[in-house]
Amino acid sequence: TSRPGGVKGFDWGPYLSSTSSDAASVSCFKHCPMSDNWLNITVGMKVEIQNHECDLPEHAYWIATVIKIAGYKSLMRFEGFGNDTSYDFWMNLCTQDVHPVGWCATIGKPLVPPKSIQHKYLDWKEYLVKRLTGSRTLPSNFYNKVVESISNHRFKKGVNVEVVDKMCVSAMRVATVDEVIGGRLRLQYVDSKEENDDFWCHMRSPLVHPITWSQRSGHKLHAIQEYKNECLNKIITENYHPTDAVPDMFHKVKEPMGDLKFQVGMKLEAIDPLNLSAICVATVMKVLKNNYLMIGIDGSMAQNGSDWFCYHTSSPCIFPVGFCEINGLDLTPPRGYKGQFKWFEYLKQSKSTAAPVKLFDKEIPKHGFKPSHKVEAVDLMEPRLICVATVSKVVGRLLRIHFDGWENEYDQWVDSESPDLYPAGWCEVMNYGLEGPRVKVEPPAPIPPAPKSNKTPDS
Ligand code: MLZ
Repeated sequence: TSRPGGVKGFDWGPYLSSTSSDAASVSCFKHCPMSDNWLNITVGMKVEIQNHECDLPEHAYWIATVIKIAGYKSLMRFEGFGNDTSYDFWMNLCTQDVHPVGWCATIGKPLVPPKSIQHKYLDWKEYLVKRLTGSRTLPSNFYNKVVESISNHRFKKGVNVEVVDKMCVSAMRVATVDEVIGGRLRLQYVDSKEENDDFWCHMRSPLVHPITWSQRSGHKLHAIQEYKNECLNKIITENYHPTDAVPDMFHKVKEPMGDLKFQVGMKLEAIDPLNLSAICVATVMKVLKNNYLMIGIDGSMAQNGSDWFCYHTSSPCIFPVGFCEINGLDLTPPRGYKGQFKWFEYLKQSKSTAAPVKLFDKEIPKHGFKPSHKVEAVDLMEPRLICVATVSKVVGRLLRIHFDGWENEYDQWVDSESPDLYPAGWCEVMNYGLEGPRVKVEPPAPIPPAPKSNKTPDS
């Protein structure tokens, strides 16, 4: 029999069932559609779904109950199956195929039970009334809200931004939005010599900024002089071009409290922007305007500063000296460091001071992520890819993301409020290809020698 819920590409349903895993709740992802309303979406809620197991010439529907919720995906069971799990199916709650109870009545579609259970009750109407009394369903405009919230922003094709240069992370470049999918921008660098030199980045990513941002912050910018001159003019006049991304299209960053400030040379711990699986010994290399810092990873800095990286002082990806030790995490010592790394000795040897703990943002939002939760995560080393992943560690607000099927070297540390994490089923809602877990191709097993048998055939 054909069931509802067929999916192109990687299908979360069977994977979640066969690995008996839980997925992080949509309410963990503030930047995703329906995140704010998700607590109203509960197990036991009833919906109307097309019933393929029916001989009517027109489309028929039937009532299903939400049995389990995993991100946007929901395990469903048609009414009448009782405790029989054999016909359960997964659907994406944010697609057009899931309707609130009452939808069929409103538009005159028939509600018909699947053929295989038709014999179970004589009076299905009475049965349904009993089952539906006191039950919850989706709000009637649910799907419209999903669609609305997807395009509820001002980033459109043709808008220009300043974004990190993927070939040189210490500099910004100007880029044009070429495509927007679920708040993710496909950017083309304007001065690129190559075709298809694109870069994917969420509109809420700390890597992307409005026009004039680099000059206002004192950040290095790879752009032609004419652009830089235009920006200086825009900074004075506040006359932006209609295609310029402007500051109020971006989320505000937190301003630090107190007058204590980061100073050049101060030591800290930071996620290595070029190897996101490592938290490293790092140094403040430059203090920019508006509370931005250029951070360098000790022991692997290029002479010209081309691998310095910009973090805001409130960034959840920089930590005070001792953070890893306190949390039982591996701190990556400076490359080539001899002997066992001890901060105390290192500070003495390098005649430097630790950035005061007070300077770091210590807020830990109630995010709801737990180890073993499944998510869809951007592979930030190849940000076009969104992959099936697992939260493998939770340290305050920091998450370690493991890509299913890949070695731990591919793991990435990300903040729990990262816009590069999505609920299971997000790619399906956005119609974006999801990279399934890597499946190792086993070499063919050698054919085992035939077992010696002392029985004669047919004995
Ligand atoms: N070209 C890369 C792709 C890695 C993608 C991993 N995503 C979790 C490689 O094969 O190493």
